[in-house]
Amino acid sequence: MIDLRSDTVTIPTEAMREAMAYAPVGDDVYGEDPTINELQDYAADLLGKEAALFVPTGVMGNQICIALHTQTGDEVIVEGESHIFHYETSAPAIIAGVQLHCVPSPSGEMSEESIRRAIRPSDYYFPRTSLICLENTHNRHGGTLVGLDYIRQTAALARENNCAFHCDGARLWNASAATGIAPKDYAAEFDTLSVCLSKGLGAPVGSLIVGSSQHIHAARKWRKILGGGMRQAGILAAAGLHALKFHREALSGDHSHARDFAERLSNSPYIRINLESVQTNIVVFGFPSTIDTMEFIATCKQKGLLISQGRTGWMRAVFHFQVSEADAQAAAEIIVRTVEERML
Ligand code: TLP
Repeated sequence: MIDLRSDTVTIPTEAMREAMAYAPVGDDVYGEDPTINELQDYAADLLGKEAALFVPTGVMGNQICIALHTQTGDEVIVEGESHIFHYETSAPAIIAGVQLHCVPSPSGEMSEESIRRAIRPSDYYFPRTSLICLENTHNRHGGTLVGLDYIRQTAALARENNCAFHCDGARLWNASAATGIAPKDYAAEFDTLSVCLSKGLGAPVGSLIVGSSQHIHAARKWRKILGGGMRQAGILAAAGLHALKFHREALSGDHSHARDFAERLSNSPYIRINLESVQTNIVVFGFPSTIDTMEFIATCKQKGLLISQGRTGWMRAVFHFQVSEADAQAAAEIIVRTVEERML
């Protein structure tokens, strides 16, 4: 079965399992797990920040960062298709007690003007805008890249307006692999970032928050509040450390498989696809509305391909290191054939 539902579906490799099995561990609530400490130091260094904190998931990473930058009743600016808005079950309202202000954009970069319009004036009847978030790469826009100059300009805008600046960098590693820009250069302007180990990097569990020592101190407290203080979790951190050291290189292979797959789809007159938006490991595409999406997904499954829906009216295919070049080609063939059979 070829599984393109997400890059979260990878199975740990033998080498990763070995690293997990023999990882030295301790009680992390006492700060005594050597593998977690090593992972945190490694990630902080890679991202050029003072400190890092291991958290179980990307959602928890984002939510802790939102909580530590805001006060109850504040407003947070996020891009209209962001993961924080669509897939985090209203957690900002529940945990930090803040409301999200969604600013639409064509591919993940909200215009300066639209952000300026979204920042609230300081009258007593407005919420206080205290945080601006970006997502890089941008999932629902199809793994699109957020540019370094754009990040710098938006950081200046955030500072000018006394807003903190956070990056949902679940796939920052993909951005870095696609552009050659070092993770620490992408990270430099943000106060905090949350980065995932369990997407294209292939660890079974885990994300990291990076930022100043002060922010990470506050993040640790928030992690405990959320019940995320883990004990001998070095077994999990070992997978993340292995992923960071050895799996980043494979990401550019995933990007070329995604590109090849997208080009094959674009040859069909019935498939809607914007090749310009295929910049990393995610491909979004559509087909005529006369085709029933659920039936299409079920037929692909019968033919050996797992695929899922993205934004309304769009399908999403995500590439990872357990999808080979031949798998990418076979997947494209299954999709083109399944669409064309329904158009005859
Ligand atoms: N994304 C998942 C689903 O939740 C949609 C996926 O299959 O792509 N930020 C971004 C940009 C993400 O794409 C995800 C997961 C997260 C945060 C949350 O990470 P986890 O699942 O570890 O909480």
